[in-house]
Amino acid sequence: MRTQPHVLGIVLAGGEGKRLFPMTADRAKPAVPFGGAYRLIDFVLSNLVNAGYLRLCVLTQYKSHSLDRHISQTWRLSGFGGEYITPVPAQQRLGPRWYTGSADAIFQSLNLVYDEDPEYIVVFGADHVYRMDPEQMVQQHIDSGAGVTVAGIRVPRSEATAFGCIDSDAAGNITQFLEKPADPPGTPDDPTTTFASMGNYVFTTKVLVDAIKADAENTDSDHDMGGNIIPALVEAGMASVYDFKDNVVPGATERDKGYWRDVGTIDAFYDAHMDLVSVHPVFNLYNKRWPIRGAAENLPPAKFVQGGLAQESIVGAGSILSAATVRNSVLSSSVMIDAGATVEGSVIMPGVRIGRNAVVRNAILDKNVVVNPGEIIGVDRERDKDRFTVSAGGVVAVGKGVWI
Ligand code: ADQ
Repeated sequence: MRTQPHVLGIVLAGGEGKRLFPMTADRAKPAVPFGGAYRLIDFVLSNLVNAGYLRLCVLTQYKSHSLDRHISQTWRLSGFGGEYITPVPAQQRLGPRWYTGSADAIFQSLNLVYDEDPEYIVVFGADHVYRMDPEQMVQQHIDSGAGVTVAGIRVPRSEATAFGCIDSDAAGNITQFLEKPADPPGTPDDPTTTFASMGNYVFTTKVLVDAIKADAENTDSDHDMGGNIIPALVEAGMASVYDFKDNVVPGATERDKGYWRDVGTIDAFYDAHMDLVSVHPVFNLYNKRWPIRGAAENLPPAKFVQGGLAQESIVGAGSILSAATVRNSVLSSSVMIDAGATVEGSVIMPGVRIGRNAVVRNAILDKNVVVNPGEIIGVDRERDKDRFTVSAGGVVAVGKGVWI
């Protein structure tokens, strides 16, 4: 018997993530590994599943193979109560074209909405690292009677050009929504911050269906949720904001309360990893009351031999450090670091091998990278620029499987 409102979750996971290259060279952005044991999509799915939302469609498109595999392997539900988490690849259901934008992805998938016939639809992005209880947002949506509720967070105004910017009245009605403006507005109480959309929305089903259908007929539209659908509903006076600072997740610490990171660039992706490794982390992965689930690999525990040492670091299962020094770093599973090597301030993905006496600093090494003995990465910026991607903030990013 259903006691909760009938909610369908649509997770938008088709983003290409160009600014995260080379990590997105052959995988969709939501499939990019994060935090030693997860992929980006695990954060939104954990939040939805922890809230009890167990009917979820994940819309994929761009290089979706590893994402599909990860969802099928990690997020398989029993189905006993009719629950499912289904990756839905772009299928050209409505003609010979791929999705032209996130709203078109939903338009081409409306059959999933008709099949489920929910009262409310949560449409969440898949590119963020955060902890949130979506049920609290759904409850506000129901109480307010809005057609759509947009989750909002205060961000530094200088960073807000990458976001939808929200203006709202005292009752929480959105009065203006500017998608990625060149000069974002400040908030009334603080000109240095902007109230930004988190790209997470709750819709009353009919409102979403009508808006998506109307948008599909509009030849001037980019068919984008943030660029077209939300502004149209703001114009119609049907949009409310949900202030993320009101979201209370069980077990959150004072430090990581309200944590949300857009990890769309190499520097933001790197910084979010550094948020994990300090003694009192800004984002605490060890909160058992709101777990973040990732692929559970059957691997032996991490091993440290011959004085191998890791400080302020996360080390994944199956890793072996022999007489190597690791500091302020995130090591994923099955990482091998040989004697005399130094790894500092780095993000090391699964299966990486770092040879004897090599030095790796300020770097992101994607899966299965091999660093030869004595190699030095992240010290000579000019030399690294010729060989790898170097971010504005000076982080060296090395693509999957590269031998150095
Ligand atoms: P962006 O993240 O720049 O801004 P977009 O690239 O459309 O917007 O990505 C939103 C979500 O949709 C991502 O999870 C992405 O993977 C997915 N997506 C993109 N194209 C898709 C497609 N064709 N099919 C399926 N999924 C697709 C958005 C909002 C802003 C808001 C920021 C917050 O538009 O208003 O501030 O998110 O990060």
